Amino acid sequence: NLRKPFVAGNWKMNGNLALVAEFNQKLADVNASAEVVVCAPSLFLHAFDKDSFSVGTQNVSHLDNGAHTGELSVDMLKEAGCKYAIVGHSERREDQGESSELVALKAKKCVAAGVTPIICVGESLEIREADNVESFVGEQLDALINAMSVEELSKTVIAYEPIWAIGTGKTASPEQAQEVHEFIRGYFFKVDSQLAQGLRIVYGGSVKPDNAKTLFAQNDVDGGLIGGASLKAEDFISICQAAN
Ligand code: G2H
Repeated sequence: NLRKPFVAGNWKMNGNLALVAEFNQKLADVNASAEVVVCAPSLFLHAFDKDSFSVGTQNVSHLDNGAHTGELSVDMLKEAGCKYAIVGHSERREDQGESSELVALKAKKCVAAGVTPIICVGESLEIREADNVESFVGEQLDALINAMSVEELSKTVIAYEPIWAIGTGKTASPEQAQEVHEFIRGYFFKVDSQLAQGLRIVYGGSVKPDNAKTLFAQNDVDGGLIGGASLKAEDFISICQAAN
């Protein structure tokens, strides 16, 4: 496998400095072959030891520094030692109305600054039940492909997160995950075969220590984006170790 496994925690709007200290201590000797990232609330990122794992934000602006109250720029991320930024999480697409075009601009901005965007895509239950997963996810990917060059795309991580599996305890079965991951890789294959082969596509949605291994064992699943289970150091570590 030419793709290094990748596991990122997404704390969402949770955690505190005590949890940061616990992670610093417990993840200090995390023995994982995966690349390990913690995307915690931005205000806590300064307090992480960034030696044995990397940190990222959960969002970033597509704009340069300027009069944009409440936003964080890629330059600020860089200065704060963030190597990653989640963009286009379904919660932001829903709560903040982020479009696929805006998500693509954010991803492009990250790549230009040397920050790796973890770009989220995925369908709702309604879309799955109507059998429209491929056309829906395909449109989300089109926005990226239209906005970014092959080289830019190769510097991203794609996270497939079926919305119906997020925080619900309903995980996609390993077969369901593999099916969509294969579709996504195939979609990029039409753009550039090398890009598709090297691109890391990770799964998100109720990944837990007891289901991580079978999910990560699927051919086109290169790791995970972990929400709830990333708030407990032991659980997160065991998920990181399940990716190899
Ligand atoms: C999906 C995931 C992390 P959870 O949102 O991005 O969260 O693992 O809690 O379903």
